[in-house]
Amino acid sequence: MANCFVGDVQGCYDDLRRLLDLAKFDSDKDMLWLCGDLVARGPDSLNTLRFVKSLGQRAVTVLGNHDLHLLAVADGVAPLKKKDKLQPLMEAPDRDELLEWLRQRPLLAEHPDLPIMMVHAGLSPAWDARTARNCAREVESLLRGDQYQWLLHNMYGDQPDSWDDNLLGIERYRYIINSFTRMRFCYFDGRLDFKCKKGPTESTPGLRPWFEQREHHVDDPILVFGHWAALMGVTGKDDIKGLDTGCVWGNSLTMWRYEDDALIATPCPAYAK
Ligand SMILES: [Mn+2]
Repeated sequence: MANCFVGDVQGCYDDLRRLLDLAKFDSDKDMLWLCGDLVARGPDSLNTLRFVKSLGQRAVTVLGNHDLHLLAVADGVAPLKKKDKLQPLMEAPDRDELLEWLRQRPLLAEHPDLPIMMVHAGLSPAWDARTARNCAREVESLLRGDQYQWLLHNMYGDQPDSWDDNLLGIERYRYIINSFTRMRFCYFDGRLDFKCKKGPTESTPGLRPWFEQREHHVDDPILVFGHWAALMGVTGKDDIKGLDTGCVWGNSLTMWRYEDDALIATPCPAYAK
């Protein structure tokens, strides 16, 4: 039994299958953990969703910004963009079933026995693990309930960019969604930035990565995330694992296997621009 964590697939279905074969992933015994953005931009979002859904309890995936955007597009909030290559999914006979399944996915997932947390973009520097868990559950229950359309229609926007325990309503939910699914850099005062997509080694005056802003506690779980392709997996911290290595941009799809601490990657040169 192995726990296999994989970065942003973004519709690169063949590459996902190739990576799983390379790692000898056994869906009868092993667990597949996906850090979100299963869909958009890559060639086969439809079969990516079908495959991950078919793994049932053997796969855990958290919602990324592209996953939420797909739900919003399907609900008429935003137009379908050609570059997202989502048309086949939108026209599939099992589309509703797949989207319904996607909508039930969490924003934050934890291993039941091991100290590991997985999110798409990161964990707000303003939160400890307990607050993060509570905030995730608040928004997940909205997404799963009758109010999900209201949430999808109102979630877009970059404000508020600072956390306050007293935030209420859509402002509260928007901060929670943005920090879990869109964050990369923070200002030194803790405000979240949603514009800069550079890597942390490039010049980013006044900004630092969210994981540099977070205070470290000895009993912190290992944090697995994706979203930030420009990092190419480098965080400089053993217990913060960035797994998005830009598969859909022609780089590679990466797996981190907990049991032997192996990093396994499959190159995806076909998508290089
Ligand atoms: Mn993302």
